[in-house]
Amino acid sequence: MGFLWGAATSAHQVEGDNCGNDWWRFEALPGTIAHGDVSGPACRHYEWFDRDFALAAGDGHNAHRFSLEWSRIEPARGRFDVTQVAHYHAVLASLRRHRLAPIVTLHHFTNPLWIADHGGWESRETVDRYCDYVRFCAREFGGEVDWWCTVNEPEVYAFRGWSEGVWPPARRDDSAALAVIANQLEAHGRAYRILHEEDRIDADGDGKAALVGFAKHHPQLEPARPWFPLDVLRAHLERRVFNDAVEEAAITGVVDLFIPGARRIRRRVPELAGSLDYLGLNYYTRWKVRMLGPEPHVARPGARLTDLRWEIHPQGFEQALVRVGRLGVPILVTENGFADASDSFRSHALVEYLFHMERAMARGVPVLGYLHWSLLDNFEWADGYGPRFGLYRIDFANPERPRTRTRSADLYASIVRANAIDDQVLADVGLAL
Ligand code: IFM
Repeated sequence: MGFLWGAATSAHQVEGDNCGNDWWRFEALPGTIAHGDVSGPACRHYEWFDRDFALAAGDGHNAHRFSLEWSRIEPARGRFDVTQVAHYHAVLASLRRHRLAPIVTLHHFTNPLWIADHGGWESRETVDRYCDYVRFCAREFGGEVDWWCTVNEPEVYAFRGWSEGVWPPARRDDSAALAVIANQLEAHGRAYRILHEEDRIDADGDGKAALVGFAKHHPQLEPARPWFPLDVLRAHLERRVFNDAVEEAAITGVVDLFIPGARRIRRRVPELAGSLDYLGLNYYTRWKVRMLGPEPHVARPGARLTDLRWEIHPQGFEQALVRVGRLGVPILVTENGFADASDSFRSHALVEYLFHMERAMARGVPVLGYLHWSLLDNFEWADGYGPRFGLYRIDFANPERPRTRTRSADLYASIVRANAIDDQVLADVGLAL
């Protein structure tokens, strides 16, 4: 398999009608989602996946990352739904027909209600239940899947849901957030072993039956005022707990999480040691970190911003790649993208980011592929339907309608086809790098 080029999605953000999970229930509570949005039918990708994959394949993509929705597959403990399992076999068959290598995420923020209502990820028992589900998926889908992504962004998931309280279960308890990260890391380590045990079928004939990693959101975290010791300290502590400790745990097998005022977690998880065939890197932005003030994370004053007010910082992508490259495992860019409803800066930013990815590769970082977030506009969690990350626009009032292609989709297609950023691409976006 050569370099992987493609896009990424997640079930709850695109499928529609995922009514058996904790997000669906959370969205129904007043005041939880921007503009009162609910995921509802989302992109109707559940029905239209084949048409959507045809778009990706038509653009020359050779890989696609998506997630299996646990609440569909196992709506009650130990009861696996044959109709939904058949649905995901159909999804995988469609990807194969379109020559898109499936990169399958097993947990992307959503939980069946029976998990959420029995302690959720704060409970070690959830790790056991998740492992049962992973074993089922490995046996069921292993013949069609080689690339597995166990969990998506454990640190974002934990801090948003248990520390900031803006995602379910809307708690504000830093100690619980650390416990959730630790449990998700343990779940990753155990899933790594299960997937290698159970998935012995090499679906694409490259000699590897299972390649297992997890997706890590790795922002650049820098002090807002480098001369102010409290900002320096806070940026250091956040880099440690958010980035380094999470990434290193999957190499060393030691989970060591600390933030001031919370219960420290230090535990050895034997299954975690050496549990990365690749690390999935989700890179978006850089944050300037402040100890005091209403907003602890701000964009650099004067920086170019996306619609979500995230700084466009291509150099940071190179720095993040070099940083995670030091872990000594290959890197797969499992997400990178921009909220840009008018598609006015995405093309330019994409070229800059890919230019810096190439530089990181030239500096020796083993990058296996790049998956753009996202193929389609989608439900952006607590931000609802405002932010638009898609290479293809969705009409959310009529989500079954054909998707509208963006200029960025054209540009990305030409990069993918050339397998490089050539002069034509640079001219297209008016860039000389
Ligand atoms: O939409 C999310 C995705 O679910 C996880 N990574 C970041 C994306 C953009 O916020």
